[in-house]
Amino acid sequence: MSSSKYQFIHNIIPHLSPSQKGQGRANVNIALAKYWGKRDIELNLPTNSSLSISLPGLGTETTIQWIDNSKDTITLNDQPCKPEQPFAARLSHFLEPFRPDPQGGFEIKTHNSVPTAAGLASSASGYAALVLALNDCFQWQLDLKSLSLLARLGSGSASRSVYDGFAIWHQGQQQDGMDSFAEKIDQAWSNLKIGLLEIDISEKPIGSTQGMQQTVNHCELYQAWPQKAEKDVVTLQSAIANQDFTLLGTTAENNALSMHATMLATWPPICYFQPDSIQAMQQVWQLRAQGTEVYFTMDAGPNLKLLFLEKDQQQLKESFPNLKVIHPFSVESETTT
Ligand code: 2P0
Repeated sequence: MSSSKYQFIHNIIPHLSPSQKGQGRANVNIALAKYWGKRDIELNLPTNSSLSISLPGLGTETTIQWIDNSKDTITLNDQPCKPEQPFAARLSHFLEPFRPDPQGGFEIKTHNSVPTAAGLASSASGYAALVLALNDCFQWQLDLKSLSLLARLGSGSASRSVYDGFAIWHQGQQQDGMDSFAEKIDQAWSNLKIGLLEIDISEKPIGSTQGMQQTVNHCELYQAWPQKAEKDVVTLQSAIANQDFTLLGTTAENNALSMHATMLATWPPICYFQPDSIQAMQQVWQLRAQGTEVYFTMDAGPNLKLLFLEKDQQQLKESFPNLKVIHPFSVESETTT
């Protein structure tokens, strides 16, 4: 691990003396303006800002405890993980700079309430929950900005999962990464709904970390992306401030398709679309042509996330019978199927 990463972490955390068992929980988030590309791989610094909405009820709960004279023990959904499993190896690597001494280990228990069927990445909620648990374990009492900075090191999108509701992750300019953190956009939107449309939940052909690097390095169209994404973030902020759903939906859908366009224009090409993804997109476009205002966004996988208003929920459930509806801003934070 490079000294810049240690330096970054020790600029933020006050000490390395664990005082209790810590716990943390965080929700997954969906980007409406996407993060696609890193300018610094070690520090997870993005080439552009991004803007997201969190999905209440879908997330990760983690407890962590320091044990002297032990190795890391990691359980995921009550199943022990072998140290060499990618999930455990990535976690232990992330925890390196947080170890009070080389002899001990962390005992980590993590539960994902993200239904596998939703086809959502859990690294965002996972690393945000882990950092919250570390903050509790060491009693650092860090503010949310600092927690977002630390979560970013685990997974870029985790910087946004420290918050509920809308969040913006600032690209930042500094080489040390201290100005690349997420902040909450303090605005609710009670009749805004998200629909999770499962197409395929099997393992994706290429992970997003690798996919991003491939695009940054081998796509001639990519140079247009950071500027486009920054513009979309500004437009989305205005759409949220004015509760302008048409502006929100058109911007989010166009942003997602622009990101996928850079992937398709990469060599070798990266394509997360499956025939059923395209069919679902066409269904969305058809519904819009018929007067139902619905938009989609899509991440590094074949599943679609629909954006619509409460008044159209019934119609959308009829059009997409397996749609899981999320209510990002309702009091009960319910998920309905
Ligand atoms: C996003 N994605 O903004 C974009 C859209 C996927 C497509 O953030 O390498 O798992 O751990 O920083 O955060 C997924 O990337 O990547 C992601 P790393 P991460 O939501």
